[in-house]
Amino acid sequence: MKVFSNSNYNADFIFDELMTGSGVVVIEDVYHMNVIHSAKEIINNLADTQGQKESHFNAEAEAKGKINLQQRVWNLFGKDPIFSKIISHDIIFELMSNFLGTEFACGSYCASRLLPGSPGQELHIDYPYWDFYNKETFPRGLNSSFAQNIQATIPLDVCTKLSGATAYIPGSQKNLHYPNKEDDITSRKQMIAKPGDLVFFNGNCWHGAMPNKSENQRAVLLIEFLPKYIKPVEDLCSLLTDTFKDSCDPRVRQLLGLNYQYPKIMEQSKVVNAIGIGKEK
Ligand SMILES: O=C(O)CCC(=O)C(=O)O
Ligand SMILES: [Fe+2]
Repeated sequence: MKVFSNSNYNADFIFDELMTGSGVVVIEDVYHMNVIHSAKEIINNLADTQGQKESHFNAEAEAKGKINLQQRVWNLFGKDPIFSKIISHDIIFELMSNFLGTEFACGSYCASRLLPGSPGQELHIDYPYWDFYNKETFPRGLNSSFAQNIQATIPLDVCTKLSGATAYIPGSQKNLHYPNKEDDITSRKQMIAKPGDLVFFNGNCWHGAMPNKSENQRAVLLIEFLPKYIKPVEDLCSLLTDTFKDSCDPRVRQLLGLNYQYPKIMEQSKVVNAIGIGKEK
């Protein structure tokens, strides 16, 4: 993980680190603390009052009855104008335009709050989506030769070894593969960062929230950035009736993307651990 200052970073070095280095970079002191404090207050209020929302890769937490200790607040665009301000930062736009194309888009914008005692997540990748362990459902030859996705993490609390800073396996993004029990994860590191910092990682890099063994919460904002072409060129669904969608041939459903659960209104989901190898057992 390479660390840069907010006034002395280099897009090419960052790109190399994300693609062929560890897969993770931190740019320090990007956000003013008053912005971070306001965002944290809003996230905490929502997480305290909205009820348990869908999360993922939490089979262990669910089995231990601790699923409620990993909390999500989804779709932050609609929650408060401050989240639009945070995601529109010049550094984000400069770097994501450079890596993903100038018309890059956002695929997901949520908060992940680990309360003390949260067991953390299974190691996983975020792109090409969380179910890449069902590899046969993805195109043959798919690889990580170019940046298909970049994730951003914006700490609202200190992310330390103790508080459950996101774990990652350096370099694991280079050979696109969903991590399993046979994989060597002994080189595991954590994305150590503080409020105000901006962390980027390659969504192909194996990672996951670690247990929060501290006495304080650990909240971060999590953003998925994507190239524009991930959004289909034609909106085939909006003008089709529900009757058509409910009764069409399964092959037509597949062609319309109706069998694939993403994009999903996470906020309205009743599931608390939606996906992961542990969940499929
Ligand atoms: O909260 C974290 O540390 C990481 C969360 C994550 O990787 C995810 O939800 O996909
Ligand atoms: Fe993730």
